[in-house]
Amino acid sequence: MSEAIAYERAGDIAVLKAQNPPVNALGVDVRKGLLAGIERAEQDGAKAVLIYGEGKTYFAGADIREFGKPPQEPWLPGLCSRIEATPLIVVSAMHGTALGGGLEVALASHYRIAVPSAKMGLPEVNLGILPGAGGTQRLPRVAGTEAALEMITTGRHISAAEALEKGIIDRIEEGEPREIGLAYAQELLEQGAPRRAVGEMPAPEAVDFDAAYDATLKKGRGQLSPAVAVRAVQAAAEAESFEAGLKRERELFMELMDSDQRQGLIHAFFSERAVSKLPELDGVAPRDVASMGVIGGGTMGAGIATAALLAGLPVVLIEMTDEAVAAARGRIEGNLKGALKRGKISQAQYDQLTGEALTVATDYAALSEVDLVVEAVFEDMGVKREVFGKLDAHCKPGAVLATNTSYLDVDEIAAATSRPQDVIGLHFFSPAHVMKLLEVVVAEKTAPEVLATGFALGKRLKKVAVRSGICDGFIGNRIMNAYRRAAEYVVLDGASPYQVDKVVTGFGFPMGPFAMGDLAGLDINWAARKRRAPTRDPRERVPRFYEMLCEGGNFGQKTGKGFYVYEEGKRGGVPNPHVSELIAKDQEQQGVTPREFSDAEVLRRYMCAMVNEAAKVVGEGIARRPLDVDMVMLFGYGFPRFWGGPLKWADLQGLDGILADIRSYAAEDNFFWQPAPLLEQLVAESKSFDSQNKGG
Ligand code: TC6
Repeated sequence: MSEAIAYERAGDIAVLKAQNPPVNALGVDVRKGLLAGIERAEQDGAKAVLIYGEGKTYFAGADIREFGKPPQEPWLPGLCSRIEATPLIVVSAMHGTALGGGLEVALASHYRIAVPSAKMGLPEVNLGILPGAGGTQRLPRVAGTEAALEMITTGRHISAAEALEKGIIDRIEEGEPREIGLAYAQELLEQGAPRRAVGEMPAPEAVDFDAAYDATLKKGRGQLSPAVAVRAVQAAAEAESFEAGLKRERELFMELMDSDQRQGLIHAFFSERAVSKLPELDGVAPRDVASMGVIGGGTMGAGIATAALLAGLPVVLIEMTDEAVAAARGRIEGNLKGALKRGKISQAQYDQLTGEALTVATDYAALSEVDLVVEAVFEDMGVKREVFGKLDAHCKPGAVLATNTSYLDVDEIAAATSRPQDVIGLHFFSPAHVMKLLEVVVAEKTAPEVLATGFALGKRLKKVAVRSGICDGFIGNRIMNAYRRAAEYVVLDGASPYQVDKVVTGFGFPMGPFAMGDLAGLDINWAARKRRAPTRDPRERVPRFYEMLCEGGNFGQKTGKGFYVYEEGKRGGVPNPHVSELIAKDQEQQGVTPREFSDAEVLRRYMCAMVNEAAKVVGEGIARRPLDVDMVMLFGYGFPRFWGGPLKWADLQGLDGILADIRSYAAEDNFFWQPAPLLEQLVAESKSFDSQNKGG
């Protein structure tokens, strides 16, 4: 027997226990063990087989680390068919998360039981593949086509109760999986229950699969796997036999396995987990954080307070006046009402969070006992330094003092205190109780345990925390400024903002840069441009149409007009006809003769600018690894997950081609398009960005 599967007999029942921590992934040893276990059970006179997992879960899926490597036998689809075909009665007892290949093994079993806390699902599409071990054929046979399509195309995890209701499992029982599984198997034997193979059940009903395919493709903004999975479910309903359906599922699975999107999504899966693992924090304990202070109760401060409250941290929020106190409280209550409405918290929790857990005051003295404070006031160095002076005077020794600045120098802010070792940047993204990204900005004197505390807080708030060094805009905004500038250049040179937005959403972003500017408020970026203007390098090309739009009082959605015109009550806007006049004026003043841009060129320039700046950010050590940049862009800027992030995308496109294009653009503007030294080095050494992630 393999060590990954233990075999024992309990009377007439052969017990196969998976022991492959941490999540009992179905790697080659587990598959070999299951196959050997079934064969041995058949040979040694067992009448039934129980399959369950040791530790925290039943099988959480295929071993993702094996994807992209040469496949090793036995393969999961064959193993599932073999389990289903055995004449013995096979029972799976599930706890933890029975996901992907795990649920497929359970579906190949003849009976399924689970503990009430078990979760199950077929999340393969989120890894760019589809359930390729019979899941698309068996799930619709037990749950019906509509339910199977919904589960498979979304990858949603469902509760044991929902699985029971959908007919995916037969029973829910409290207890240990081994005990409940054995009792169930024994009962089935005593009742003389038949071997019940899902693959022998009638084909599920056909639905309008073409419509389901189109709707799924649209919803996925270009992600292929959910739509291709629809075709596999279609085969369950329409193929001439169960075997023919399996064959079709296999073909479609292999197609996706070979796709770039599969690589992008799996990169995202592992990077999301690797991003918070910093070698420098090995063995460094974070400080205890049992309460939090927030300075400023605007949209950002209220969002941060909401996130903290939802994570169980009592909050003391400081505002300047009684009116501002009331407004801040109102914002937080509004956010929490949203959580109540969506069923995330109960009325009793709402009452507690807006009651005893939340203090809103005007006096900094109220902060004397908090363990960590996040400042979220106006983006101005003078104002921030004044706040930090007050924090220094009122906060207890050892309290972590964090700034939510998006652009300003955290070292300079820290210098306003007598304890720069306790100062750190915690850069949230708006709305802070929704957006997953948290940039943890390390200043020159930040103590290691303060950095560790930033990461621990990120985890507690369920954020993806990414370490950033100090530069203008940190990782994300600095890169955004570069690709937004590239977008403005193509517009100045002849593309329209609407073409750019269309191309960018076509790539998979939820919004293009101009619609995004309108949403965020054009005035915010205008202020930053004005701030930077005095130190601007004279060689920099400066499009003016953005400023012209702002000078006319058009700040985007908040004023009803920006690059788009917004009708009251409607979410999306229509192109603002005035914008083309401003662009034409700008072109005339700058002596630019507009030309046509193909969509492909617009996208290429946009992405090259993003990749080039990202490579500079890594090369300068602002981001430690390419994957840090990828996660920032995924979780803070809407970069399509199926491309894995800009640097994974760059690897998939080929770095030499990207560098060649950047060099060709530099022929027109060698100030903006200076190739990143890291990109040049990787191309010279024929290496990928991903090579820099290893050991990082
Ligand atoms: C599939 O089944 C396809 C079938 C068709 C075949 C034909 N493989 O997330 P955590 C690692 S596709 C390898 O921190 P949690 C993870 O990287 C698969 N490794 O824990 C981490 O390693 P680290 C369908 C895996 O308790 C460690 O385990 N299944 C796998 O917060 C702990 O993970 C899925 O998509 C794996 N399948 O969450 C499920 N899973 O410590 C993917 C985890 O070195 N997994 N690891 O960083 C999950 O959603 C979650 O891991 C969880 C546990 C809910 C199971």
